[in-house]
Amino acid sequence: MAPYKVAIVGAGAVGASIAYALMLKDVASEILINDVVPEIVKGQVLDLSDVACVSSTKVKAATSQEVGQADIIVITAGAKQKDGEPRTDLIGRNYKILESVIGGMKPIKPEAIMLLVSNPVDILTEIAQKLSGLPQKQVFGSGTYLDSTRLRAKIADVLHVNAGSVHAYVLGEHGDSQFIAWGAASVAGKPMLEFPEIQKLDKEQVQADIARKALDIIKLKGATYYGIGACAADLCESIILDKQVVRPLSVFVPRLGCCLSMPAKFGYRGIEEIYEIPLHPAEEEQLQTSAQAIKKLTQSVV
Ligand code: 6V0
Repeated sequence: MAPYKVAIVGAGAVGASIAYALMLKDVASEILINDVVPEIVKGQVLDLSDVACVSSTKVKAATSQEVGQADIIVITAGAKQKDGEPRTDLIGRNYKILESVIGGMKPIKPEAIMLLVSNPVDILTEIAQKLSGLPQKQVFGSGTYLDSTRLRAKIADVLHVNAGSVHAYVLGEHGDSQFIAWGAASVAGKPMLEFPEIQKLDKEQVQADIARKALDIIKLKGATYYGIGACAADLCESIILDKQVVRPLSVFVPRLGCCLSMPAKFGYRGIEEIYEIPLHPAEEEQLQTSAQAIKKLTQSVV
């Protein structure tokens, strides 16, 4: 396999969790760590280098210029939510950080894939698409992949099947206006809404629980990082191995005029296809509401 460099900008809890999960997968040749705080970089590199017992991926500190030459650039730099704070409140701080991060790494390798993780991820993805100068298909966000993982785990519990056999998506904003596309969900080809156990579920409660899970974790331990670490490492692996898998990712949807999560197929060249899955009229309305919320906030910063 060709050498594959993954740069992680922001070496806090999320950046380190992604690096750790990706090292365990042993698919990248090198992970480059970058942060504005040199001690954090040094500490994370020393700590992660001990994962060598089970991984041949090398880990080292990197300058912004070196980040710009990586094959995958994962951006986790920025402020995180405090207890009770919505992700959208981070926009002012994280917009400025993103501007300086992308400005500092130029010139960017023309084939690089840029994966946004910092919040609010949908808005930052659209801004990164503009600031990076990379083709739009090479810049996308982790979006509602983590929320969809939480949904599939919930359905798996209810139906007593493996979560890998549950096809279900949380779509729209990675935030308060996200929604579950129940109409397109299935197990073994059987529509989800035909399962008596699912019919009995309070679906509004399930949606609210999933949207609120990050805040529940933050209230208890101050931050969330293992779930997004696993999800982002999976996305990096799928890019490196050109898997052409479909995941709910934050991508620019022309008919909605913003970035939000839709099922998208991707590989080492970036997003190959965005799927418009059949939505119930009420779900389409929620998608439009999500797009309006994202566009309003984007306009307030750019
Ligand atoms: P953290 O532990 O505070 O780490 C953030 C890091 O960013 C710190 O080490 C900072 O020094 C660093 N940083 C700040 N400015 C810069 C800069 N200009 N260049 C390089 N590094 C910089 O936060 P944590 O890691 O917990 O969260 C990071 C981001 O991920 C936040 O915006 C979260 O909201 C977001 N998350 C996104 C998730 C998702 O599903 N998309 C999930 C969880 C967290």
